[in-house]
Amino acid sequence: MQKKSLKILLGAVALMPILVSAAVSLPKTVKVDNGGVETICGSNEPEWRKAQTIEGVNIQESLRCAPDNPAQIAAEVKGTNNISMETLMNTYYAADAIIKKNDIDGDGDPDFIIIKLEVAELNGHSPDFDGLVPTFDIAPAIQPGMWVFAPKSRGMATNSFVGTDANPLLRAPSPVIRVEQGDRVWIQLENSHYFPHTIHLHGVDHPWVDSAGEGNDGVPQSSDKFVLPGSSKTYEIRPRQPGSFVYHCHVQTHVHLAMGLVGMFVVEENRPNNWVQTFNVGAGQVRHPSKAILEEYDSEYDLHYHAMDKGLHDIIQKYNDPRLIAKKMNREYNMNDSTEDYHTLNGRSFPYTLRESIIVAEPDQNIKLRMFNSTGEQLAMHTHGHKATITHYDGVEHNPNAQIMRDIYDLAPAQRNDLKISTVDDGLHSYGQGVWIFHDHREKGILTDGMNPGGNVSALVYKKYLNEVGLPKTIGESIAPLFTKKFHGRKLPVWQDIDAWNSLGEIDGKDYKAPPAAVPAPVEEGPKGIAFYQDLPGDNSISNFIWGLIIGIILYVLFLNREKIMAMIASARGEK
Ligand SMILES: [Cu+2]
Repeated sequence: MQKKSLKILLGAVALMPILVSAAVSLPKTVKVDNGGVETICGSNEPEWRKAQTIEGVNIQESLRCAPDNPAQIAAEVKGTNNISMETLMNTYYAADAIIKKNDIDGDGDPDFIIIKLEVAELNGHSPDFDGLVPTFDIAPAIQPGMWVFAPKSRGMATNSFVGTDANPLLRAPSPVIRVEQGDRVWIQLENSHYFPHTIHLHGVDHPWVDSAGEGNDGVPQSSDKFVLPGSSKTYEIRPRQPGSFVYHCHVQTHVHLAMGLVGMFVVEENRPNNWVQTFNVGAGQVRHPSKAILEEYDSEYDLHYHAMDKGLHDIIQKYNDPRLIAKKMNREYNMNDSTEDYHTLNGRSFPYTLRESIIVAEPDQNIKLRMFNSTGEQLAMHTHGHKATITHYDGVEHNPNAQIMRDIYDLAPAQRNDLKISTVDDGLHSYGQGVWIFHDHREKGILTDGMNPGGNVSALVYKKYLNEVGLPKTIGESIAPLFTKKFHGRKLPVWQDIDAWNSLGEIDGKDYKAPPAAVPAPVEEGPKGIAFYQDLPGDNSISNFIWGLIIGIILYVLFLNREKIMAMIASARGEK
């Protein structure tokens, strides 16, 4: 009986591995082809990166991989009415996109500014085409449907006849608008979209009614009528106070703002001969900072944070009839149940943020950052290696004696914080030169559709850590695999080729192909300067084994003859 139960027990133990493996059923480990890596920095306009003067406009150097077009900046500063046809033709602007005239106060700069805005759909559906058009990728193959305010452009919505990429003026975020304190500004909204929209000037000093007694606050329920598809409306502004403000659509605001109809509106302090850059398309570095900014700062950056819920942004990709879109978006979609999936900085997510939204620094500089949160949640922006001073909240200067330094900047929805970053290496303002990332410290902010790395991560990069194509000279793992559609399509295993990644180090502009077949093992050296250890003859595992064997045999022989040895010792003592 006992023998039988022992047999059963042994049989069960023998079967255990088979039973366990059948229950877990582990998948095979297979190597996944990454499908090819995009050109990490495709900038073919090295001339655009240099400091230069066009049409008398001084344009600062921009060392990033994808710099703004200097001709475009000249048009933004002088106005499309004050530049040569040649310069205008080097941009996508319509001839009447930015009109600047009338030096009303006689201080050498124009004070009557007329800006034309249209409404563009990005990554939307077309009945004539299977794909999305015009396309704007926030990361490789990530194309959420969006609406943006766009400067009035000429020609096609796409870059060329052969591709679907949007022309450079049609992009997220809606452009930063910059005017001078006291300017008489007209914003003419030409509604080129299939839904009604308006412009509300959030925080900007503007009268509730315009000079004709019409509504001027952009809120249909209190003052304005809808600006219907195909019609236009002029908003009149004469801001008395400088600061960082906002403009956004106020029709079905919860979804129209989230779709992207929101941008920064900056009022610069009044100075003589102060031609300000009317648009900063794509936000980021301001390559022609105002006179007042240059009195205190070396450079200036607009940082616009936005987030998107797939459930909302997919609607315009699934439906093409405005009635169906209105029903799905305004009657069926419930924002209370929403989750933000895409977290962007200046319209892009990591790693594309590295092309356009890095901050370039040199030691002992002051850099002005204007941060704006158009997401639906509180942000916790964080700078590595630096503590910045918050100088302004919502466009109002904080008492200079009470200004505080932080390394986390909490930004409520629609809030603006102006920061002063000092790059003085004193262990407080800056910890020294390097590639210092800055990002949202909420974990979800560093995700793209739930995957890391992604989200609104960018970097503050000191000039000596920038390579010749404008990418940070990183010394960590290669980020090349993140520039693949497979990664963002959740098809690339998170740890595949990690040894190869670690061996690659700095990212460069060259195409990244397959990782090397084998990674050379690091050569390990013994501690230097310890002669005793290093000089031991035959210091390897085989000799250790032989020596151990010999010593073991000697000890064993001694043990076997222990009685004889003890007797020998005793007799030796007796002789004494
Ligand atoms: Cu709208």
